[in-house]
Amino acid sequence: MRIFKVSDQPSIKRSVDSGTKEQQAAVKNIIKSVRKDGDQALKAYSLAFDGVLLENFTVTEEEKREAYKEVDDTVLGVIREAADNIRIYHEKQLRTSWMTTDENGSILGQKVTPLDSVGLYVPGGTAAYPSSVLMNVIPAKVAGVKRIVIATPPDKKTGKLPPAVLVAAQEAGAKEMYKVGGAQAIAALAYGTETIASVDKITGPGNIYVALAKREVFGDVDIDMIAGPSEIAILADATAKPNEVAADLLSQAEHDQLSCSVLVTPSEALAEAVADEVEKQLNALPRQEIARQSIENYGAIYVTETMEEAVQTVNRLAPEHLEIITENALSLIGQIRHAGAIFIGRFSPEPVGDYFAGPNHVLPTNGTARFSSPLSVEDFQKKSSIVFYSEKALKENGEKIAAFARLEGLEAHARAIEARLKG
Ligand code: HSO
Ligand code: ZN
Repeated sequence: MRIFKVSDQPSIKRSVDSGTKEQQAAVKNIIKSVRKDGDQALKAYSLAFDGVLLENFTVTEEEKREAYKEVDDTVLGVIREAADNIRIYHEKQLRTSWMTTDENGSILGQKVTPLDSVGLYVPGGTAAYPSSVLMNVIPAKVAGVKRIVIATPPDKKTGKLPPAVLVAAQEAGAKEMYKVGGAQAIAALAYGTETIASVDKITGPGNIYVALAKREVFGDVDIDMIAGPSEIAILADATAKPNEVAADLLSQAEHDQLSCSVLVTPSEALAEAVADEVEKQLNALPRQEIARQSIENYGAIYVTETMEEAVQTVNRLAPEHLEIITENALSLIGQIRHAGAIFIGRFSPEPVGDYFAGPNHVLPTNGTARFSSPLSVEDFQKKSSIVFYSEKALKENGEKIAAFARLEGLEAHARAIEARLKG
């Protein structure tokens, strides 16, 4: 793993994929034909891209039940416990409608309403993470969304969906599921087909085609953030244990060859020990090919002069995940301005949050933690403003409002007010 002095290498390399012209054109085409031909187009694309011929995309009740038989009890237990923790955490985010009354009798407020329907995309293959199903479905459920739909591509050989995904979906409270993936699934969720009714918002990660399709349908429906490759930054001092820091860097490097793992430390001794450890541990990892490429291309250790400089560096990175493993880890939180999730102390390695603690693992990547937040219950609710003016309130303020309207040259606005002031 490369070691830099922050002063020599102040910026960090991250992978951003906005797709080629060809990919963008292909996605536009797919969306167009799903809008035109509905299920027929879904079938044709599933055959062409996923290699499966499906008569019916709907996951049946029997398939849902069968999935439970294929997941062992320990796994089911962990899924349930994680789901409980995630639910309890997200329930604390729940916003409710509010109203205030004024002395003159007017009432102002905000009505909070869950979205009617949302679609969660679950990527195929080894990226079909049951944990991500929990992280997307549970906040929607807590928000009060009635219709939660899951779309995910079936296995090329068996035409089936991974049992753990089906189980996680049911444990989280999703009932409606379809075996369809790629840009065509996003198009179906956005515009509907004979089988799949359209939804109001689409969330969940996916490959470049899925990401481009989400961008394309945005505006007709809402979308969540477009997630980039996973990232971890570790802020550590000489008290950190090199083997633990290395293990944590690799825990995100194994996600994707484009993942970004960074250590920021004022301790040169720690920097060198972690670099050695990463090399040692890499050789023993099942996904070492992916992790090695990620570490080689996007991994870095930054050595700073001071802890203050290390904190500044972290804020500049605005990482998706930040671990603080220093002598006074808790006391540094106040200085951290930009990070999707902050893990404090050596007993809070990031996988605790990926799977179990309760906070959402869908987090802003690629420096977007400067201005955005983890996926939350609020992403599945919307608000309406409420205005009730009493006669007294309108009489008191009507002339001012009419004057304001005339200032903007909007006479009809002024008259709508004045029509009530006469009588
Ligand atoms: N670290 C990933 C989430 C995840 N990890 C799912 C394991 N499974 C995104 O930040
Ligand atoms: Zn992870």
